[in-house]
Amino acid sequence: MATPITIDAIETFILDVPTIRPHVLSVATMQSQAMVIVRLICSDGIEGIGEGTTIGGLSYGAESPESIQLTIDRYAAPILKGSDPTRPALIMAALRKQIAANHFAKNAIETALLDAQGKRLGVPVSELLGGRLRDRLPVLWTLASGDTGRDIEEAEAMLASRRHNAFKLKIGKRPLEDDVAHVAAIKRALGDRASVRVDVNQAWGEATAKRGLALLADAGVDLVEQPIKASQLAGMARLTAMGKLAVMADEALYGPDTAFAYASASAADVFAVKIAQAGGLGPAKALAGIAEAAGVALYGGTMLEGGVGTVASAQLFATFNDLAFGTELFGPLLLTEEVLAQPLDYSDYSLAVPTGPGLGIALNPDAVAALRRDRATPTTVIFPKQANG
Ligand code: MUC
Ligand code: MG
Repeated sequence: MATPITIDAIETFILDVPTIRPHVLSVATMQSQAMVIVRLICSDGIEGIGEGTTIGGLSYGAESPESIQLTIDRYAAPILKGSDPTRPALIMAALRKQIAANHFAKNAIETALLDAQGKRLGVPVSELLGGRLRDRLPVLWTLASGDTGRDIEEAEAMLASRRHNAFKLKIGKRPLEDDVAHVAAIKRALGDRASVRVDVNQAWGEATAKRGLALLADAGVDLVEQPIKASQLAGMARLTAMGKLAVMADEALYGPDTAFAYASASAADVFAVKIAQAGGLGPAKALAGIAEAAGVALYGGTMLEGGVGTVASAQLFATFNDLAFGTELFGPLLLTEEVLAQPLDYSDYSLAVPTGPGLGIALNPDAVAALRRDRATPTTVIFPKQANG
């Protein structure tokens, strides 16, 4: 009988990477990004990597980099121990049964399992998820320096280099009139050469949102993302019904069940699909299926992940029938350091989806050694080999 393949070791570590400039959101100003990397080492010599990344510690959502790492080390590792990595779906079912919530941690593990299994079978992760329909994904850039002039300069440089021709502006921190003046100035400067969208990250009340949508539509904005609190589904439905500009749900979408509630209530025109928020690539694919069935447009979202999480998202988004609003998979470009052995191909306003087995990428060991937070005390859980028979 063939020797069963098992997961032998799990390693997690946090990489702290500075951003190229402050990234100003209504919920936080980022100066650096913290990514939890998980490595699953299997008895057949294959290793899978995954990433769990959020924004601004605990200011964006309920999981922090530290809680993601702790969840994996303390609660997921014993479930993964000795399990068969050739059955990613079975392992994820066990994890989802025994661990509530903690979507970012589960996503990091599912990514690593699919990376390993893709390498084992010699196919990209996209093929494990049903098969890719495209090899490149449109990618926008977020203008969030906090300064209008600097944002316009940044956008002009992106247009000139053909890296991005769609921009998302982070607003909601300042009074509405100031935000509208900022957005209108940028749209005036860029004109028809670029699509301009805004992300409020839940900062407005409904009354402000109603005024905001009307003013932003007049300024030539194409879309508003999560203008009010994710929990205010009826309010989101009223804003969508205004028909002023496309309304996108982001923080509201924590997997297929929330997507179903939003789609049933006509509470958004567009869904931002984020593999971390959905709890993994499988649930994110199910979420996208609900959107398609309901006639809700799709957008490929990011938690500003580094290369690993970005490619995991890209592998899934490449399988979507329609990505009407493109993606925002620019995370690695916001960071000063490259953590991958080979930088990703961003050109012609798009990202090339890697074609190699698994995620089709590898970490750069020197960058990892230099950036890991716990350089002196790595968190490694090695499992003793189980006796066979
Ligand atoms: C978010 O809320 O969409 C995505 C791009 C960006 O600049 O911030 C993130 C989070
Ligand atoms: Mg958003």
